[in-house]
Amino acid sequence: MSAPKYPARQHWAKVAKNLGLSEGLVYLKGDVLKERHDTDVELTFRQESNFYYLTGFAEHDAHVLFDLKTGKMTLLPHRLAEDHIVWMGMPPTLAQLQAEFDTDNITWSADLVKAIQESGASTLYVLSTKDVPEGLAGLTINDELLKDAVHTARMYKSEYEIEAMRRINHISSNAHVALMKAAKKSATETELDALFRYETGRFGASAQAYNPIVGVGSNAATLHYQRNSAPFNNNYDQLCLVDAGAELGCYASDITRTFPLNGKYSGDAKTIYEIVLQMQNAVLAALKPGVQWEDMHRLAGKIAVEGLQKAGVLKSEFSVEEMLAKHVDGVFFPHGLGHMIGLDVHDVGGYPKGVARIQAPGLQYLRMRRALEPSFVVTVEPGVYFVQFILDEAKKDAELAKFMNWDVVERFAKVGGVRIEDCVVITENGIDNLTIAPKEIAEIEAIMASA
Ligand SMILES: [Mn+2]
Repeated sequence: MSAPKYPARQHWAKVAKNLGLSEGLVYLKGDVLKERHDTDVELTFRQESNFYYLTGFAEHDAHVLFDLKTGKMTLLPHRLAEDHIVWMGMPPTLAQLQAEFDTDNITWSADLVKAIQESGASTLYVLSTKDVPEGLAGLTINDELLKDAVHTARMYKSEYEIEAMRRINHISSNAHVALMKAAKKSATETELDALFRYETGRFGASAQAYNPIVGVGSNAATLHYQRNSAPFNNNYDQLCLVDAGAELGCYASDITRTFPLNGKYSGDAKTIYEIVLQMQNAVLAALKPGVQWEDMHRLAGKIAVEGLQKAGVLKSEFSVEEMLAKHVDGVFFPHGLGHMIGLDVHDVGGYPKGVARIQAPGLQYLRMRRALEPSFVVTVEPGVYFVQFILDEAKKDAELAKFMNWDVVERFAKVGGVRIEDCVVITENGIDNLTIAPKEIAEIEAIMASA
């Protein structure tokens, strides 16, 4: 059975409905092929996400038109110059492309201006005026409506998109398991980074949705740690945080797991891991349509404060409410709970028009502030970290410093940080978790023991 076609026309129907116009022509420009600096070495091509959403076409230098009056789409792929065929191989014919892609019409990109003129439309709707081709005198260009219409459509994932995201989440989940199995016999963060790329690439996911983060010990407290180069040395009693997700057919996955290099959670590391797992499980259980995202962030923050108080990091004589009022949770959980994910790892649609960021520690970094709706796909990624820079600032702030048992904080600082992250679909009454990598302590320890 062949794979289902990318539902480009279904996506166009959503965009056209959002635009609500009875005529005019919509035009999007695909990304162009780029070369490294002043050389002829081609950079890895990745289609622009809005263009992919409306074509499913991953090749460079293409265009697409949609006639709002007729409801018909025209894909305009780039035809390879004849003297390039010897290097690039025989390109597909228009008939082959028409059979492969979901489009009403197809014609080469050289006919773009002609196709626009022949449509008879008087207004061209574009994402950016920079995209407009030359030689279109007399046409009104409108760049004010299209972006919202496309982004709103992209927020609600179609069935095809959800299944595409499930596939890449499963590939990335299995790669996380492979890293857990390899951890004990690996010597550096670099090895695990390379293994993740291999374990996703060999299943067809040749690109990453973002650069993997592999951080052992205190490196895990650098939220977007990118070096991935530290040797494990004597750190086998430490936790290793892996935030990595590959991309397939332009759809992203985003998964974090934190496991002990020696295969056994113990001591303070186990305490912090259990708190973060509890934060995530509580949020996952509470997610459903209508729930406000920042309330979920606050729920995670409350569990963090309760857990840290029980662990002795926060003093027992203060109430949880009192500490939350002073944003103590933001010291240990300094980033947002999660974000929309789709064609982009930090996907479109986080903030509705007119909604501002909340000016408070942690909350200010929320990438989303809206009520959840069915067919949103979001990440849930609570964490607890001991970030030296943030702790130093808190120590100077008498209002915050008084809540901490600083000797215990220093002891826990060796843990570095823990984050657990899954991608979930919001359904009519709850969630569909796309991520299948294990996260319970007993499950991870059993996997690592079997390696
Ligand atoms: Mn994420």
